[in-house]
Amino acid sequence: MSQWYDEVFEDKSRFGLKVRQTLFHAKSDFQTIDIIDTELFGKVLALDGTFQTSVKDEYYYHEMLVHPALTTASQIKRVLVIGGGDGGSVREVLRYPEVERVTLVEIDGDVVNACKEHLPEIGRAWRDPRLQLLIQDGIQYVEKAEPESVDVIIVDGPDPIGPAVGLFKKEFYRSCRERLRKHGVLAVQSESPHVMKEAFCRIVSELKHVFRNVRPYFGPVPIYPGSGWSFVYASNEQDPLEIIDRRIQQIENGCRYYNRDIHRSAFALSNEVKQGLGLK
Ligand code: SPD
Repeated sequence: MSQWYDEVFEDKSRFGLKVRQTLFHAKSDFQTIDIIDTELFGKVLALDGTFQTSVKDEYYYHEMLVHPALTTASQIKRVLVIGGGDGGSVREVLRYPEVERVTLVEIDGDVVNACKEHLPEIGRAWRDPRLQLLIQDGIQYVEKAEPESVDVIIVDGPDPIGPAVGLFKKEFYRSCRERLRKHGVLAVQSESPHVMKEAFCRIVSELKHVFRNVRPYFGPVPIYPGSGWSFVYASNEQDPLEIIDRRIQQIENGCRYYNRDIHRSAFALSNEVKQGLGLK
């Protein structure tokens, strides 16, 4: 009898993966953690029954969350990643030789440990000496961090549910702005623009309270509900379309999805997105 793992989305849809083997299952202080080996996506991380990433499609999400910010920020010496305990986002950040220090703040140490053991293909940079790993609440960390000390902040959060809701509020974005240097850039994941349109529009609107340049952009993530995903680039000074040439040259050949053309097209807004955001 085959075994299936289903992500039920808001009691409206069910996306199931055929499981070859359950590799890890535990309840941490924060959530249920599952790592399963599946026919379609290979090894998959799910938190509280929601697919987070998979060995076969993780590059879409991690490349698109990280590189638009890192190829355009004027300086990228200090980078802060909130969430992302699977290690995929910091792996992409650490591909830039200019990065001197990346701090990864993940609330759930059990996620990090499980991913180190079962998903080493995703977190390939755990041993990089430039990486500082802190197991603590990201919201509190950002509130207390030194002002104007960071060049880029990446928020690799879960869905805006329960305790994670605070990661999507203007108060948190304000703390991020205060920690960023003048030309700093914030990049966040912002849900599906189709099946989570309300959440997506709310995130953009919260960011607009805090930053001058707020530019949503889009990419596929096959394992997520709706398959099309959104991210937001926010900055007071930087323009997301002003790519720094030497950086994109260094990075794009080693990417599976992201490149210069994808960067430019990702920021195009469809008419329905413009309408949802009140721009049309
Ligand atoms: N619907 C799932 C959204 C999860 C976003 N975060 C994924 C973490 C991958 N590093």
